[in-house]
Amino acid sequence: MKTVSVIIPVYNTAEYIEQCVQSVLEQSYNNIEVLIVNDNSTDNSLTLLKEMQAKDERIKIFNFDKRVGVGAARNFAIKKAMGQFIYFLDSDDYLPENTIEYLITHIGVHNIIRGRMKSTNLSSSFAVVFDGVFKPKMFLENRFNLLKDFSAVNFLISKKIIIENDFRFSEDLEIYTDLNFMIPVLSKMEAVPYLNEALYFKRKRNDPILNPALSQYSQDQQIVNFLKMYEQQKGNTKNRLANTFLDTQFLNFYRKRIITYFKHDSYINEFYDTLSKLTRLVEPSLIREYDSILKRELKHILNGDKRKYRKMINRHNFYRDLKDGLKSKGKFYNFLYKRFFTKLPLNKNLIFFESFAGKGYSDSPKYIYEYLLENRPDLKFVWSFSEDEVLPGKGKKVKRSSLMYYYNLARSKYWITNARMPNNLMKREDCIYLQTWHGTPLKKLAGDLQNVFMPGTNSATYKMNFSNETAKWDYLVSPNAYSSEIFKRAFWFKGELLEFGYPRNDVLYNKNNNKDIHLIKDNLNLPLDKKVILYAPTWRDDEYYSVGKYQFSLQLDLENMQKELGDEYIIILRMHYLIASELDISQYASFVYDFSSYSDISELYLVADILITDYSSVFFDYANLRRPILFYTYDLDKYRDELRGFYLDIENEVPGPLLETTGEIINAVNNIEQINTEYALKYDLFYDRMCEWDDGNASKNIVDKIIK
Ligand code: C2G
Repeated sequence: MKTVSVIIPVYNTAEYIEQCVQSVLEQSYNNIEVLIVNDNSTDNSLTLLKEMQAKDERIKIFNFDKRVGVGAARNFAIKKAMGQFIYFLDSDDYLPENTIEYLITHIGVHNIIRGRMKSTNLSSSFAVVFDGVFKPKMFLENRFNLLKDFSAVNFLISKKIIIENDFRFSEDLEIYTDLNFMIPVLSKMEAVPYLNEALYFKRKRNDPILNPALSQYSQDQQIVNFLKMYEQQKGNTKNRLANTFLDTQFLNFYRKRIITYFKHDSYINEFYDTLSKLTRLVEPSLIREYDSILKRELKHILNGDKRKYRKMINRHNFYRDLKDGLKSKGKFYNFLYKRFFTKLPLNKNLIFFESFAGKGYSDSPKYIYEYLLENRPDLKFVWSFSEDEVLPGKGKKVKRSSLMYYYNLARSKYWITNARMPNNLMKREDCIYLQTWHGTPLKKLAGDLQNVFMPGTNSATYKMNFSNETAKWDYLVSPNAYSSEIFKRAFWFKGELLEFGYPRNDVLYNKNNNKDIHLIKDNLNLPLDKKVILYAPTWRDDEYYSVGKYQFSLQLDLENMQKELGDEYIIILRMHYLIASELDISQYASFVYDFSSYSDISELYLVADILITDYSSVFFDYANLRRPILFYTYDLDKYRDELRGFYLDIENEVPGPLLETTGEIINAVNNIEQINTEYALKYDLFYDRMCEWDDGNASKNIVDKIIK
């Protein structure tokens, strides 16, 4: 029985490494040695590996104290391998239990065989066993097509061939190093069998920013590495098929990756000379098969005419944008924004406002606006709303996503908003973007989320888009030191934090008196002789009708509450702005009020004697009033452990009790004084930690800091 040496280079994959190695140890073919090279991981990969090694002697670990890169790690392991066959596996991927057995029984007289790659983000696909007789497909002249994924994994290769020919991975590349190894290997072979049933699970990684897979490295790194690889291989290989493969990959890479990267002249300058040198290595007959635009561009590269080339690329990119712009009205406006509106002069006195993506006149942008209305008559304002909205003062309204929306965005010197802006919206360099955000986080945010469960959302894309957005923020408002720390990490934030508290909470200091509270109650048509309970829960990532429209099923027994509390209290229901469900409260008239579509929750805080919430950030703000808070957390385990994860230990750190039934809530309301006493100390600690910066002056401090 021949031995297979499975080689696994490891760099910071603690999250996946156990599943990866375990999948090798559980192979039905067990004459295996596992060579693991830890390439100076900075997480706890090495500890995990050692624990596994203690339980299975087939594992051998080699540890580098200085990072050498995946190519050098694999070359090192090849030298140490004792088996007759080498098999490369990446430390974030895994195998179903029969893969190696299938490969070894079908390799026959050949020195190499390849199985099928399957991309996945699941972690439970082990039981893939195929029945019957399988027949490998032979790749002959077309064998380089097996390298279209640029990868050496899931090939079983005779070690003798590797050693005799001294095949090696390139050690001076970070990415595309596999091709430098595999092209010579396949040039040596006449035929390569391919077995559909020998599966390899390639994991889609979910942290492209802090722990990217090689394929998630920046465009610039990809291009530098690719061009280097191409140059090295063209210098080394005489094989005609290999040359054709390389040239085709070069031309495709140029068309798909390089042209789209050439948005700025500086990028063109960076690569022009190398491109010009390398294009000379391409077989001319292959270029002739491409379209006329590409041929002309390459001609300007070959002739060394950089000026003409640049002009052509700029035109090419313009038409590409236009083509995209013609796909829909929204895209056309975006095209006009990018290509024309942002070329107009910036209006130094114009400020653009938006709250919750146009959902209303609310939150911190509202309070900054009101401060400016009073104190800065020299400025002009525009607000973006999705539906018509009452706007006090002289600010102009624009409909979100309309032509005027884009025009005003382009002209404004300042953007002030509390949530993300559209993904593809570029920001002019001299525009100042103030992001206020919309809450102290309890539930995990952006980069701190392992996986994202929102509908239609892929974790890696979500994080890439999010980080593109946060990179545009010049200033970010932080309500407390606890949030500053989280925001810096979870948003990958490199700009300036404004640590003055939340503008939206100014009113909790400036209007927390009987006169103002009566006025607000009057405006809201609320009775003055009843106390008020505000119920303001958050949304659930996995309960939705469609993208961006979430469901909420009310878990309060309103009938019982009315019976038990109706003499003394009324209830205000306040759904989160992402909730699209309509509440039917007609039978509880004069006890239950629905203020879900009311724009400003801060005013509702002021009139509320008790707040009931769940995992919403509302309690951090409400705590400024030092009034009682109850947590109705009937689905705590699922929400905390499966959907989101929390930053606080909710069972010990929040300033009120966690309750699971309406009965418990009624009981707590009836004994609210006792709860106040019980939670006094926790409340103090919480207040000191979360509300220390709020003092009614946040709007002023922020305006003084950024608006000249
Ligand atoms: N909100 C509201 N009514 C609710 C819930 C929330 O008006 N029933 C408002 C509050 O201003 C709250 C903000 O929306 O602070 C954010 O709501 P969360 O429930 O905390 O949820 P989310 O929108 O996911 O934001 O860092 C904060 C997080 O990003 C949470």
